[in-house]
Amino acid sequence: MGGVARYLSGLAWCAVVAAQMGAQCPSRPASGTEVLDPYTIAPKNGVLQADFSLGYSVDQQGYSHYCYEYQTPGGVVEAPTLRLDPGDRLQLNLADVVQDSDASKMQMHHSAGSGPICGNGGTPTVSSTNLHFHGMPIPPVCHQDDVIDTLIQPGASPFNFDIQIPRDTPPGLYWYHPHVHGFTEFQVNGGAAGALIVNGMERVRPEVKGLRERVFVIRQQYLVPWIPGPYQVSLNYQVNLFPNSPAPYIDMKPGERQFWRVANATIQDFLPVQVLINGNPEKLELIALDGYPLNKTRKTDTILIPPAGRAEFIVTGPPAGSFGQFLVGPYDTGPTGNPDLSVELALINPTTSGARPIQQRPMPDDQSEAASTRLKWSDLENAHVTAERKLYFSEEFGGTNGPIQFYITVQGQQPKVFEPDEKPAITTNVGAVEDWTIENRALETHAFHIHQLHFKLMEVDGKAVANQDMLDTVTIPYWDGVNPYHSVKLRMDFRDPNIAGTFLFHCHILLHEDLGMMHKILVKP
Ligand SMILES: [Cu+2]
Repeated sequence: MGGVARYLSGLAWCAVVAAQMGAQCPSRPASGTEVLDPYTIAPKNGVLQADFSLGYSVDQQGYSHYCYEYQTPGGVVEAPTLRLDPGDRLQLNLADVVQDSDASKMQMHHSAGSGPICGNGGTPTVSSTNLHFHGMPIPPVCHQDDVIDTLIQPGASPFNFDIQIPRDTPPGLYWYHPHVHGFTEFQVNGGAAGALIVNGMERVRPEVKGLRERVFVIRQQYLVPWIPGPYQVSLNYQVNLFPNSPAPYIDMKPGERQFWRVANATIQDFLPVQVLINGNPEKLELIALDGYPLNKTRKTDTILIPPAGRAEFIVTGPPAGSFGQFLVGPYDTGPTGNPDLSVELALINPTTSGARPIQQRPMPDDQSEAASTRLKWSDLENAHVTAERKLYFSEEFGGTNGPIQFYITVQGQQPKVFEPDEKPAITTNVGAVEDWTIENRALETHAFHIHQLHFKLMEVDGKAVANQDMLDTVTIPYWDGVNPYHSVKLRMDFRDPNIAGTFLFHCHILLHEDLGMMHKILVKP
């Protein structure tokens, strides 16, 4: 979507962001320092208890920060990594401490969802929040992973999330972020996003055992999300400001093998990630996508991570005396798409002394009874398909100056934008296994995501794929105006009674989602 249209559509549904005074967010690392992993919180006796506050402040350059603040013995940190075993319980209290006297200028022209009020209710504003646990196969209900009816208002008492992590949750990298319709982009643009790891990858993929693990969250910030202009991409909140200041660096010993767990928490960028050694791409050893282990290691020099996607891979550090870079390449999102630019995230700095103590992550308990390597969804390829559906992405230019409309439509229904009180566009039952073909009829690349489950990628453009990966977010390239539409065929598994309820599917370009490229599905118990 182009700059002017982006600006107009922003103006159409909310007023100017006024200066806000709120709970100050922690300062972020200056460019040129070592890229450190986020602070990690682990459970005690199977229960991870944590108190988060969503704060807000504006930095000296004018960027708005939305931050998940967490108090540690050493001070307040931002967006810690939540680390859990299957079967653990997550008890997370979230307080919205955004102080914003002008929030009423920035609200949707409708109330929240159609269901019972969860949390504080009231009118969603840019300062309201909730929390989505992206990729997790957990119930879409109040106090767990409901984002349709859950609304936490500034100044209210903390809201309690209480989630049992299912024992069959695949090991891997997930992430959490706010999901209030209309305002998701603002808060994620401000940095409100963090990693969630389900332990056990080394039980499924032993080659990562013993490797130093790194958690890298890539974020993106605009001065104002919907105003056109340059943006910054950060790695664990550090922006590379080279040549105005030194580049960030990742510490690796020469030739050291590390297990990198990388989340794309940008608001809209498709990220082809690479590691270059002396300018040449290294063969990365891809272990997992979207928190789901691959059948076997896939060697590749570029991994495309769509917005909200994750990739976990082994990197071998540059030999002594050579030059390493971690970067994202450019990506063409089409005639009405956003320019996704190439960015060097960090240098890879092989320390030669080897004297630096290596910070080891707590390894999960190998005695765990959940040591089965038979993963959830591993039988999906041969499952009986109970229904087939077709959906499509499309865009519409609404008059000379009007906003672009963004639609995701179930074939046979009228294109319309999401309304929180709408009826589900799709109704199915627990036990169903469905093949969905998703077509992109827009001149812009979109990223399809569904809550509560992973799907199996069966076909691309009508042809069976060699790698039938389990994903929760998938790229569908733009229509070039001439050739047939691009499409994917996805196998959806609704057999798990744990995910019964009403939840969402949408484009994970967050402006598109906020403007209504989203609908509900009801899975009846
Ligand atoms: Cu989109």
